[in-house]
Amino acid sequence: MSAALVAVLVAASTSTTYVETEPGGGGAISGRITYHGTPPAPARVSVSMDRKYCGASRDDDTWLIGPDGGVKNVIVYLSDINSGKKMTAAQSLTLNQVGCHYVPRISVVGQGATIDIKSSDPVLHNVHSYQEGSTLFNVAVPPRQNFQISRKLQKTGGIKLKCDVHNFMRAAIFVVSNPYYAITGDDGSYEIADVPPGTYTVNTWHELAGAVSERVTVPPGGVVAWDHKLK
Ligand SMILES: [Cu+2]
Repeated sequence: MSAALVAVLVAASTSTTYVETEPGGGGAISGRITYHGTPPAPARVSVSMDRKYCGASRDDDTWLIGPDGGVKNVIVYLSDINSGKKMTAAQSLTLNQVGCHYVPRISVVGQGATIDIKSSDPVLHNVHSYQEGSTLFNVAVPPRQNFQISRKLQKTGGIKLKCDVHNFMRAAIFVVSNPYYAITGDDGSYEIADVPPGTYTVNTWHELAGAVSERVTVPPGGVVAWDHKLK
C-alpha cells in the first residue's frame, strides 16, 4: 500500500480532518436567509458605563434585518464534507476593542485557530465567550497598551462574545472544519461555491436565532437554491 493511500485512509477515519483535493464539476448552494414573521423593531441600546468614552447609546446590532426581511451575519455552512476545495478559513484572528466595539463584529476561523485579544481603548473591557451555552473563556482586558492574550479555538460551532463591563458589546466567531461556509450579506443572501456533487447537510447559525439543518443534494455543476426563514 502506498504511503499516500495510507495517509488518506488515516485522514478519513478522523471526522474532523479535512482533506484538500482538486474537486471537479463543483456546483454551488445559494439563497437567502430571511426573518420569519414580523422582524423586531430596530432598537437603541442605552450605555450605562464609560459614557464619556463609549457614547450614551447606540444601535442594537444583534438583529440586522433589511427592508425585505433579509438577515445579515448568518453563518450558512456544510457540516458533513470532509474533502474538497482549499481550506480558506483563517487560522488566526485578532480581536480588537475600539470605541467599546469588538472589531471584527463577526468572523469565521478554522478549527484550532488562535485568537489574539487586544484593546485600543483606555477603559477596562473583558471578553466573556460562550459556546453551546457554557463559558469557553473569560479574560479581563486592561486599558493598557501592548496588552495581548491568546486563546485557541478547538471546537467547531458558534461562539458568542460579550463584555461584562459594557453589556452592549457583542461579537461572534464561528469555527469551521471545512471551507464550505458563507456569511450572509445585507440582504440575507449567501453563496457556497465549488461544492463537489453529493448530498450534504446545510446548516445556519446566528447569535440569537435557532439553528437549522437540512439535507441538500448538489448535482454536478449545478446550482441549488436553499432559502430559509429564521425564527
Ligand atoms: Cu467593555
